[in-house]
This record gives sequence, structure tokens and C-alpha cells, in this order.
Amino acid sequence: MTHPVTYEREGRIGLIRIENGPVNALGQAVRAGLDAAIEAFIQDGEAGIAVIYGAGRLFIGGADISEFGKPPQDPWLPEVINRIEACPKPVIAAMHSAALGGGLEVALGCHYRLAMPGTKLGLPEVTLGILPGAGGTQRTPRLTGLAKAMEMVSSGAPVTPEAALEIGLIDRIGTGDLLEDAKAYASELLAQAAPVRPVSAMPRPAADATASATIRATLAKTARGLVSPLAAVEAVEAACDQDLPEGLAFERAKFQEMMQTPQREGLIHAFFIERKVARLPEIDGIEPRTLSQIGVIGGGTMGAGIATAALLRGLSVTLIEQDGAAAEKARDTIAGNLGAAIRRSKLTEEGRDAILGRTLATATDYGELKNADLVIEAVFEDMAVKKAVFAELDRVCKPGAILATNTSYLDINEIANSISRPADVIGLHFFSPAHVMKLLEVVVADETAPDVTATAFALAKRLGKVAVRAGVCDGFIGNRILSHYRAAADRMVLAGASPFEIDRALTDFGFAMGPYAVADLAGLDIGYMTRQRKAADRDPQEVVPVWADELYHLGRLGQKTGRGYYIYEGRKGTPDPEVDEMIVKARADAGITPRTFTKDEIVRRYMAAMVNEAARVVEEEIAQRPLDVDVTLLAGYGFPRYRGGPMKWADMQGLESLLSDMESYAQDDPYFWHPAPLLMRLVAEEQTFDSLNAG
Ligand code: 3H9
Repeated sequence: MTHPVTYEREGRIGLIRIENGPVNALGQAVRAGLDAAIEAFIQDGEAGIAVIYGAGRLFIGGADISEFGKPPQDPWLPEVINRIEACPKPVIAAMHSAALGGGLEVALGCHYRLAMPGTKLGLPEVTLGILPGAGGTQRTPRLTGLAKAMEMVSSGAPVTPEAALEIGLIDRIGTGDLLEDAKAYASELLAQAAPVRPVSAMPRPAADATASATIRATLAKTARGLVSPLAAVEAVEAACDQDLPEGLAFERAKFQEMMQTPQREGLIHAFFIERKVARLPEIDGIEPRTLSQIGVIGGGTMGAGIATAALLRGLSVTLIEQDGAAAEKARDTIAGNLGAAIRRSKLTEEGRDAILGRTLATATDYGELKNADLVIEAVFEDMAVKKAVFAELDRVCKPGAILATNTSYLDINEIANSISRPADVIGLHFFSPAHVMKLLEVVVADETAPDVTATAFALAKRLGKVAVRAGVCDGFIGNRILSHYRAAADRMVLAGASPFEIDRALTDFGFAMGPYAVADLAGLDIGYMTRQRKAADRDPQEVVPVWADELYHLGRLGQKTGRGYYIYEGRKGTPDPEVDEMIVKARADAGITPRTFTKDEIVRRYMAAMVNEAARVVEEEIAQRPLDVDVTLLAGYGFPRYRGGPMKWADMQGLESLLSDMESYAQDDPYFWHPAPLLMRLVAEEQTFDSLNAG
């Protein structure tokens, strides 16, 4: 194997090259290689200055995350960086594309820093539940001052070279050619006989009580439940009253503490599964079909959102509505969405004008879709209506066009088999608002051609979405699991818990919202319609939330009517006491004596229901792996990222304890609690859900 770090000399310049694809992560071989290269440079009497640079697409993506949790291997990164800094001859870091985490820390150990235009310079460790552990919390504030350093380490957000230059993090921005610029900079410094310039020798940053208070106030809002951002801030503050060696020791202790947290395990799981989710044998090596013209049928909130998502990523869209007025309304909705994108700096005003003037077309005639590469229908959720739309599409669309439905529960096989080209049919289940929400369930029907699935994944990537492959069933992955944990919540309500207690317990657990606040947001008419749809096949033992039906009949549909479970002023809701009264009556009518639930029991029952249904979804191959469930819940259902997803949470709890919880719940509610066979098998085999993610 060739060594990932090489040293060579050109004239008086030592070139230290890191090549460890795909992201030049600082694994053991790279750390050892850097040590050896610096030593070679020191020994090389002809060399007066060295440049460290990364081959390939970026400088360094950070420490090798896949080594975390394994026994540490020498040399340690902080020591390697200290040795770079202690080098008696100057060392330049020449960065391109990205210098992240340990990568930026290597640069901070160098004496001069050059970044190419567009380089992302950041310390994203908090997004993995840790903090910079190789000097980042100590060297950054010595260069930038306390406030900027605290912001960088606690948000994890990268800065641009321009911003980095302004705050003193780097010395120069290159013009475009990494090696040429680096060598020119090195020659300049040689000519000036520039000295070594260790950051550790710079004065400590000044303490700043206002900045410390401000960052804490920000974190109270943005880092709810997370432990590492505050730990990172504390480590930076330590730089104010300690010299570098003591500061590094403090940072190290905090880093080790964070490495032991379940949050670190959850966040790193999330990092890897989000990259693994699109890796599917069925589309491996399959060429996607070409996509440039998109058709959207239906210009309601969902259709307009899908059109917006496509337009924002440079695709041409033709949107079909029933009549001119509806088409105009859809255009207005899209214009409103684009306006919001401008406010979020995702689009310029010129960009919006170009979209509305050229790339968006609205029409009432399906014939306008004859050149579309992909059509997504987002019409009313009714099988007959959908089939009629697909019959039209079958008639007008060109051969090879992909015909997609945005249904959230209907049988896509039935839709596909109703037309002459079932192989071209797929489900693209967007989440509302479709131009904002990250998740896209790609629902593969029995006859769907592999290149249609591959195209759906390519589209998701282009739209900046996280695509998860799902199979056909009522609700696919996400909504099917949701309906089960929501049922568990309703059963707790009937047994004595209040919806508000349940919401609070779950937001304390880390969910963005509890199930009843979510219901208010979605609209209580949605749940009502679902219950109506399922009424005919309903088992009499199922709990029907009659109070929710009552709210519907009173026209209290949630946020959009100002009242649902909560009473709204703007988007802020306060519990509606009348809801409690409705529930008390429902319990009395059912002859139930209410009992109390602790927060812990609420969470465990809710999570047990979620995991149990998820296990069924995996066993039935609706989700191909547990990680597909985790990504679905993380990207589309507000599941706390630091818990890694429900399957990861279950693994971390221990499946045996979860199973024993379910067995005990079954004693008071035998109808609802049936442990999934997969869960029982994994417990018997002493295995985890994660064991099924391999491959
Ligand atoms: C740290 O540095 C701690 C230190 O402070 C202290 C230490 C003592 N390690 O994302 P991509 C893999 S913590 C191992 O698709 P992109 C990734 O899994 C680290 N593997 O590419 C994928 O593998 P596969 C702080 C890594 O171009 C492949 O590389 N750094 C690492 O879209 C391609 O990744 C970070 O948090 C890693 N560090 O984006 C940065 N990074 O092909 C984390 C990536 O098998 N990384 N892989 O699926 C990123 O944000 C993005 O990967 C990056 C490239 C922007 C670099």
C-alpha cells in the first residue's frame, strides 16, 4: 500500500502531501505519516519551509470518525499537531475545498494559513456530539478572540475564507491553483526570512462576560438537549486563563467526557446512516434516466411545494391545474414560496424572476406534459381520482417518462397496474412543505424498473433531499409507524394521561414536537379523514380518539383555525382545558378509571410502540434495513438526531429490556401489545438492530 503522507522537496520548499481518500481523514496512518514527514522536513537541510496540503477533493475532513469508540492508536492527533507547531522551520497549511475539525486543527498548528476561494473552514465536532479535541478550542480564540471562537465551536458552522481572513483565522486567500499559490506564498515567506509563528505563543484571549452570556442564551434556544455545544464553549473559555498545555489538557478531558456520551453515539450513527441510506444493491451501477423537464399535477400546498423544490434546483416545471384560476393560484403559492427562499438567502430576486418568467409554466391541458421526463401527481387522495390522472398521463407522456405519485398511503401497485406501463411508475412521497422538508420516501412498487428507482434517488440528491427506499403498504415506512405510536399515545390518554403531558414528556425526550402538537400543525381534519377511511375495517377493540372527532366536528382543526388541542395565538399554543373535559367524558363513557403516568412511562410506551411497528416494517421488507427507519424518523418526523433514530435508541436501551417492557404492558393492554417476531428473534440471538444494517 502506498503511504498516505509523502514528503518531497522542490527547491527550498518541502511539500507534505496527504492522500487518504475520500476525505483525507486523519486516521492512524495519516497521523504517523504527518509525524514522519515533519521529521523528514526538519532533517532536510536544503528545505527552509514546508507546505502541508491535501490531494484530491479537499484538504482534510477531520479525524477518522470510524476510529471512534475503538482503542486509541498512537500517535495522538493533538501530539502530532504540537510537533508541527514546534517545528523550528515555518510550516504553511494550504487548504482547499474543506478543512474541517481535526483538519482545521492541523492548519492551526501550522505557522501560516492559506485557503483557496470557497474553502469551508470549520469545527463541526458538535454535530457529532463531541468538541474539537486537538487544540481547536485553544488555538482558535488566540487568533479570533473569544466570541468568534465560541460561535464556531458551538454551532459547528463553517466560515468562508473571506470571513476567516477578517477574523484572523487565516493569513491569505489564494487565487485558484492550490500548489502554485502555496509555492508562491512559501517563496515569499522564504525571501522575507519569515519566522515560525506558533499560535500557542500568542497571548491568551481576553475574557468577555457579555459574549459568554450571549452564547449561552443562544444555545438555550438552538441546542436544546445537546450537551456538547456548552462543553465546547467552556473549553474555549478555559483559554482565557490557562496557557496552552493546561488548556489542551482541559480540552482533552472535555473531549473524552463527550466521547463517552450516548449523544455522541447517536449523532455519529446518524452521520453514517445518512450516507449509507442511498446505497442499495438494486440500483448499484444502474444509470438513472435523464431529468430536466418535470411535470406536477395539482397546485395545492403539496404540488406547489414540489414544484418549488424542483425550480429551486434548476429544473423546468410544468404544473397542471383544473382551470385557469386554480393555475393562477398555484403560481401565486409558488411565488410566495420563492419569496420565502429569498428571505432565507437561498435565491436572488433575479433568480425568482427568471423562474417565474421562464422555467415555470402552468397549464390546464395534460398535452403540455408531452416532453416531461418525470411527472409527479399531487392530487386528492382518492384511488379513482389518481387512476384517472394516471390514465391521462399514460395517454400523453412520452415513452420512458417516469410517472410518480405523491400518495401517502394508497396502493401504488394498484395505480401502476391500471396503466400500460407499470414499470415506469413509482411513489415519491414528499413531506409538507415539500420545498423545506428533507425527507423523500421513494416507494418502489412490484413492477418498478430499477432505473426508475435510480432516477428517483438521483432526483432526491439534486433536490437536496434525503431519500429512503420504502415498499408498498398503508403509510409506507413513516406514516405506518406513526399511526402505531400515535395509537399508543391515544391509549395512554384514554387510560389517564393528558395529551399535554404526553407532548411535554416527548419534547423533553428531544422530539421537536409531541404528537398532539403535530396533529394541530398538520390539521385535525387529516386524522379525521384517516379514521373515516379505516372505519370500515376497524377492529372494535381499537381505541378511537372520540375527543379528536369532537374537535373536528366543532371546526377546531388545529393551528389553521386557531384552536385544536391547543389554543393558538400565532404559532404558540396553550393547552385547551375543554379538551381535558372532552377526554374526561370519553373515559367515563368507556367506564375507565383514570390512572397516572410518569414521564418515563409515557416515553417508554411511546418508544416501544414505535420500535415494535418499525421491527415489523423491517421484517416485511417495507424498510430494507433498520437504518432506513432511523433515517425516515430523523429526516421527516422530528426524532431527536442525538438519539440516532428509534432503532438505534432501542439498541442502546437493550432490546431485552424493551421486550420485557412490552410484555408487562401486554398485561394491562393485551390487545395492543404483541412484540414483533423480529424483536423476539434478535433478543433470543442476543443481537441488535444494527447487526442488520451491515453490508
Ligand atoms: C474531529 O475531527 C475530532 C478532532 O477535533 C479531534 C480528534 C482527536 N472520518 O460526506 P461524504 C466518509 S471529528 C471518516 O459523502 P462529501 C463518509 O462516511 C471530525 N470517514 O462526502 C463517506 O463514506 P462512504 C470532524 C469520513 O464530499 C465518504 O467519506 N469532521 C469522514 O459530500 C464521503 O463522505 C467532520 O465532522 C471522517 N471524518 O462531504 C466532517 N468524513 O463513501 C465530516 C467523511 O463510505 N464529514 N467520511 O459513505 C463531512 O462533513 C463530509 O464528509 C465532507 C465531504 C464535507 C468532508
